[in-house]
Amino acid sequence: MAQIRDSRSITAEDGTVTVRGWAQDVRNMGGISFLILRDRFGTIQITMPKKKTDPELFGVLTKVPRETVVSVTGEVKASSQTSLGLEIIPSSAEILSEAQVPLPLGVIDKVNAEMDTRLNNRFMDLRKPEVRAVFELKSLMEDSVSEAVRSLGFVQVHTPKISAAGAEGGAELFKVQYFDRPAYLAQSPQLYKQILMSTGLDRIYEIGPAFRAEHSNTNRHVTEFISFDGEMSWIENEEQVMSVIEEIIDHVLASMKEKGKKYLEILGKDIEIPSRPYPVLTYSECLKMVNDNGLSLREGDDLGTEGEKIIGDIMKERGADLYFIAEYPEEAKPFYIMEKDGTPYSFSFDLDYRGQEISSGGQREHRYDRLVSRMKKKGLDPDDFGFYLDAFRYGMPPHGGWGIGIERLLVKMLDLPNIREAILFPRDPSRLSP
Ligand code: AMO
Repeated sequence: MAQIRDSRSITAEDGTVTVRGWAQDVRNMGGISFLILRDRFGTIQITMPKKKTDPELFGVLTKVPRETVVSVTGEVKASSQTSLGLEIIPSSAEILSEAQVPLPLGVIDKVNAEMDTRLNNRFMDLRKPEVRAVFELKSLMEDSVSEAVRSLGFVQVHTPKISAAGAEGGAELFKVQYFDRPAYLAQSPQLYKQILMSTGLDRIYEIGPAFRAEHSNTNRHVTEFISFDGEMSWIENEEQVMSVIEEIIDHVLASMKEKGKKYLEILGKDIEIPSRPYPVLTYSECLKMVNDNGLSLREGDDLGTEGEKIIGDIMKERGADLYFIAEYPEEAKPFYIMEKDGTPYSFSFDLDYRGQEISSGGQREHRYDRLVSRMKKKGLDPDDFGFYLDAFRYGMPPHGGWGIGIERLLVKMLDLPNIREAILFPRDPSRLSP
């Protein structure tokens, strides 16, 4: 029996082999025809000299509709004409699944289809190597994130995605029916990762989905994204959290640059590794920077997309791709962030990557009474958070943490134009399918 090979494993010395894939293209050149077979790793050329190929086989393989799934058996020959340096002279073939005509979306067409058309036909869009490469890299990113945090002593956890209360603001909660009562999809693991700090699991991380009922149709917001969260106890300030993030991001960039080489080449991209430490700006400095550049924001305002972009441009001139923005006013941050007593500020930070927020975090309020009064200040009813507050009543160490949007990190790292490029089946206010 012929050995099974793919475009990654095949060599010119393999003899008779079977290869499987999608019929990407057929080229008929008179006396000779070529079938280009595509698999996960590349393409293999099936070469059919008309006179030397069985007429029935020749007929089938030269008329196979594009994107049909076929299995071809034949003899491998060295060839200087193909990128693999080899071709296959077929002796038999099997059509495993014939593609209908016309295709909903071309795979090798030069014209770029609209994003909506691509997403509506995502299974076909993902057959393009440059589209799929992003997801090979995303998988590598999650691996290298885990590698980095494990080496720092973090343990992986999974927290509930259906919950009785939200942490990041009521307006952005997706309500679901949970038997006879209402429940919500998790906006972040915030409450649970903090609860865990009271248990002795003093360094935890989670990579999981987060849901936001945000009516934003932008290139950086979706309603479901992958959040990489970390929480750590026994900190003295938020700077300790920032240096852990820096170490993680540095490892992720370096590891992806090395292990993702092949996919980066397909995308024509390179990863630049910023020097450390990453600059730290304060919110007040940023406010001044954006107001000096045409905006008119007031103390406490969100820096916004435009503000972040202005800061990104200034930091780029200073040679910094990644930088922290620290010391946000406490009124701009959620209840769980610790106030900087005697000032209007808080022990919080964002991490921005080329003009876009990719992470936020800070030191948490671990003192029960102060936490309850912060909740009230934010208009929340502490009774709705009983399960969370209980963990603060019987011994809670000082702690802090972060949330990083995996897709935002990937998009910035690869300089992609839209967060949807980094999500297989994106969800936004107007898209729930496929
Ligand atoms: P925050 O709400 O800032 O903080 O979210 C953390 C990070 O998640 C990503 N993100 C999003 N990505 C895509 N689409 C969205 N709609 C979206 N919303 C957020 C961003 C953002 O920086 N609990 C805190 C984190 C913490 O303090 O530990 C939180 O969720 O990259």
